[in-house]
Amino acid sequence: MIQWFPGHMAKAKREIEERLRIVDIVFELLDARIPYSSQNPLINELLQGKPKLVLLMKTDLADPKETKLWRENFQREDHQVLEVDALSGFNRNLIIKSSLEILADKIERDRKRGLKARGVRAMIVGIPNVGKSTLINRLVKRKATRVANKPGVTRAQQWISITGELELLDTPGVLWPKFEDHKVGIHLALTGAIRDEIVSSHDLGEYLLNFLRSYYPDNLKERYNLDLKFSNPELIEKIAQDRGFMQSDYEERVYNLLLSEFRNNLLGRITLDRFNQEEE
Ligand SMILES: Nc1nc2c(ncn2[C@@H]2O[C@H](COP(=O)(O)OP(=O)(O)O)[C@@H](O)[C@H]2O)c(=O)[nH]1
Ligand SMILES: [Mg+2]
Repeated sequence: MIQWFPGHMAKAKREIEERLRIVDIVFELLDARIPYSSQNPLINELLQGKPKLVLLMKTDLADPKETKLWRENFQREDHQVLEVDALSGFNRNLIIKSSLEILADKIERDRKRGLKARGVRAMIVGIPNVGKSTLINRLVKRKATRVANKPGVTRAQQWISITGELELLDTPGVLWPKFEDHKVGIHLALTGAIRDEIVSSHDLGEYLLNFLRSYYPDNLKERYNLDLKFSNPELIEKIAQDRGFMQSDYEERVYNLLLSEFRNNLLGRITLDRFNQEEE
């Protein structure tokens, strides 16, 4: 996975700025589980007022109540925003329709000027693992781009026709995430946007246990058959016993279990960035 050094960020910024000149609209992908933490810190500076459509990705994994609060918040800020589940509930036409609506004035101006050579042009941007390649594949209706649980490789630029009216740049812009605050780092690591080594699995597991206890106690109780009146060390011991982890390092094994079950979506629909806390 990409390690973001200042030089990499400067290069990514330059490349995206160059490509922005040739697009009419940007699809800004955010992870619905971390709508605050998955925002690039310089996105508004980068876009300079370029029309954008915010796509809250992976809504199938996020808490629907929180997703609604976040969506309404973006809408209050005058952003066009759609909830996207790229895997099982994908609505391609809605994305096309919203893009054309956002650009309706431009399309009409071009038509009046007799310019009707091409469709409007869109580009996808977002942090690693947010679903850029998956979205391209779904919009294009064929397996054109490599989809991996890692950022994609850069290839020659090409326009893909989505409909006669909308074209998509085939290579998405990979944005760097925020680094300024510890909690953001933890949320990015839990959802797989940054590499694990940046925060230890002990700290991630401990955070996740406390987080679930506070916000999703029922998910925790149901999955591990726990009584939440007990302390964390007692809960950890109980999980370890149930799973047969009774060696000396069972705490680490339980934390790793929590992490892997969270990442494999076995703990239910969970939003890490709480709207009421993260809103600025
Ligand atoms: N559950 C779920 N998984 C998704 C969604 N979109 C993408 N993914 C998964 O997220 C991972 C990263 O997706 P990818 O498109 O490679 O992200 P990229 O790094 O931004 O190009 C893959 O395992 C995808 O299957 C979605 O809407 N829902
Ligand atoms: Mg990719």
